[in-house]
Amino acid sequence: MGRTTVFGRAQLASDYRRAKEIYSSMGVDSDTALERLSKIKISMHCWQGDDVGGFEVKKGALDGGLVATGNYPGKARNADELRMDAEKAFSLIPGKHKFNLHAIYLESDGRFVERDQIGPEHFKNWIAWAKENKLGLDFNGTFFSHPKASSGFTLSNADKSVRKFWIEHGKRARQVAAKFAKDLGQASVCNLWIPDGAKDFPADRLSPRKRLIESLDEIFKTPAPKNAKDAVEGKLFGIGSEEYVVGSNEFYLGYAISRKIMPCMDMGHYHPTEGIYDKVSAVAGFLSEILVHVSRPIRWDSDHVVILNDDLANLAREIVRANMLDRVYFATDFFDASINRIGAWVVGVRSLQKALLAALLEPSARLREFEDSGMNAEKLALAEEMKTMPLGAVWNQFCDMNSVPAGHEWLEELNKYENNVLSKRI
Ligand code: RNT
Ligand code: ZN
Repeated sequence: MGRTTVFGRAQLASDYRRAKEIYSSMGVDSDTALERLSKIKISMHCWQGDDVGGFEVKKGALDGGLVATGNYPGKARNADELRMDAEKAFSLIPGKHKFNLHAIYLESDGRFVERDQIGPEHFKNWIAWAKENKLGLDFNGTFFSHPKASSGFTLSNADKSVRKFWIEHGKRARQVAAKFAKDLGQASVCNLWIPDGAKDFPADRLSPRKRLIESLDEIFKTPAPKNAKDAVEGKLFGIGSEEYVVGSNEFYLGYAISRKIMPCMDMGHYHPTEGIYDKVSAVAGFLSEILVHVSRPIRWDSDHVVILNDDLANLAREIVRANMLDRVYFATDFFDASINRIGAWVVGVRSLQKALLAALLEPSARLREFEDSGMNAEKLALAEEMKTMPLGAVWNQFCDMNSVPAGHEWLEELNKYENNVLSKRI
């Protein structure tokens, strides 16, 4: 409707034609890259939409070491608003994706439902919405923001009755994911992350870990049905668990390999200078699949909105190089409450897609040839030149193919939605 655009159809097509020629001169077929990119589903996390609040009737304050800073107006106040916001975000993201729920996003008609009582029936609106919008759904147990988690220990708690409560929650979370998988006819990942840990040196590091193994084994006793996938997420430290995290990365790597489930590697859950890109090929020989939480730590596990930085580019590249696209589940995980939340979602998911596209456009055969023949200056040079190749033209083509705004032109839509919808939520 009379919108001025620098990305008109004809312009996009000619930009793409030229880009295709350039990539092709390096032995890369950009059509194939686009085709492969269109098959990658990203699980967009629901919790950016309301700062990890959820819709429980007795809502606990956010804890477990998770902090959402900022107070930008317009956050979703109920499930309908969250769905509406997510739809808006998806309309600005090319491709068909998934939505990632947490147990606290249940809908229970105003009645209080304890965490050990949740079931698929509390997520039926989500399932109907996912079908309507051709989305997949993933799930997470919520082991925080609850009185029974306030001691800092859930599945590893020394008190058997507390453990039992959370074990039941874990089992039910798996049932919800199983229902998602069945009803939507596609994979549904159930990820379990627990905040358990200690602020200062514990006298006993071993016992909680033994208890955690037992609790998890109980949760995973029944095998996952078709298309339902299990993941466990480790972490180095949290706010309030700086010294000791029961479910550390080594703990869960061992657990996942021995139980044949997925580890969830979160980009913010390692030492500040430790990327996860090197881990992909390191675990490839021992695990059939992995879940990745795409996040952006700044100095700590700060869960900033994902951008196309080196960490992300390296990760995407390693997954493509190791030929693991069909073995990796991508899920975004960040929560910035200081900016427009729909903008946060769209920036994060589009950045991840751009990183994947850049990886798919890499002249990998040529780089390997250089490496194999000791031509390392040439290898370095080509990798550097890739950084200024016309990735943007291929990306814009992808947006256009998927009928979403190319380049920065989605900002107009964001702005309209802010004025017409978000700003009215007071
Ligand atoms: C916490 C983990 C976890 C959470 C979500 C809300 O450090 O990253 O994935 O961010 O479950
Ligand atoms: Zn995470």
